[in-house]
Amino acid sequence: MQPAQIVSLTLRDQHPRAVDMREEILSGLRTAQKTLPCKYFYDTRGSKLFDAICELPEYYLTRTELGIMETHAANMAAALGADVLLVEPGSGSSLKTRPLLDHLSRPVAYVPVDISRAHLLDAANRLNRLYPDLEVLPVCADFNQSFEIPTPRRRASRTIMYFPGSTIGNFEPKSAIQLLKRLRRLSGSEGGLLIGVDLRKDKTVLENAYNDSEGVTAAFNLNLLQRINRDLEGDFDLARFRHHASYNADEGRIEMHLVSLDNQTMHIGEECVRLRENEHILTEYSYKHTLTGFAVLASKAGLAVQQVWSDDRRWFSVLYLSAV
Ligand code: AVJ
Repeated sequence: MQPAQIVSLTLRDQHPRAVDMREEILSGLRTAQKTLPCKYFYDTRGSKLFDAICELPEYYLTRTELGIMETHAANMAAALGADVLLVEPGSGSSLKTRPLLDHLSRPVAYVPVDISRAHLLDAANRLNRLYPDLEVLPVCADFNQSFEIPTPRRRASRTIMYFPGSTIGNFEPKSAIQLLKRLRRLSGSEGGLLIGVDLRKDKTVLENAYNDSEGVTAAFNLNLLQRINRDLEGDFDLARFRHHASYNADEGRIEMHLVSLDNQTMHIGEECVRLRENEHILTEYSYKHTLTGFAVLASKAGLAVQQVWSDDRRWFSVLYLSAV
């Protein structure tokens, strides 16, 4: 065993303020269809539960995408070119980034951007040890809001936004286009976007991925209420809710809910929230795309598909897009 190296990482903190979270959550619970923004899943416990989801036999996404990355990283690195600045919004554990970092030619810096501060620092420290020559510049931010990309020591040939994990699946088409436009702008005219997109497939495979037999996804979903209790002085009783996830084939998306088991009144600080028996709180959409459908979406954001990599079953895809 090597002794732990002393690393000095500076975290750029652009984390949204707690009041913003409170307002956003309350306004979501005041609409006819109650909703909770899925980005709030990722507190420290939620990020850990998500990592556990990625290991589940039913959750094919991470495994399949990592396989694609490992098989095609050399090709991807060639497409991206040398001396790139690699920015990853929603980097989490930066799991899928390693094959890319292993193959990129002289990357100028890696900028992981994540809303979970502890998780981000862990991942950044790990990468710093694994890639001592790479400048790692973590930014703690909600990538849905504007954030600043730090300037690396060395000048980059171009900025590549790396957006793996089918995170884009959380966005309804209109917001997905808006987000893709922002990512295009952030990467600049010479830049590009490497994005992981989950594809449509058999309904049973999809529903099993969001209803695992160990109940980890249920715990991940319910943790959102736990988090509200802790961070916003809530009094949700987790035992009075159940997890529900189903595939809506017409819309091409998994819909995840928390279902109230009875009529109940909860509080968030001073505010009251009432739920009827069987009322659903929508917590997440997870869109599944077709390759042609996604190309159309991307074109509406001014992006053109340059290359597509996939697995043998065509369950997942990684696309390289650039500004038209
Ligand atoms: C991180 C958004 C890609 O939609 O599959 C996993 C989150 N939710 N299980 C997904 C998630 C339930 C995940 N993304």
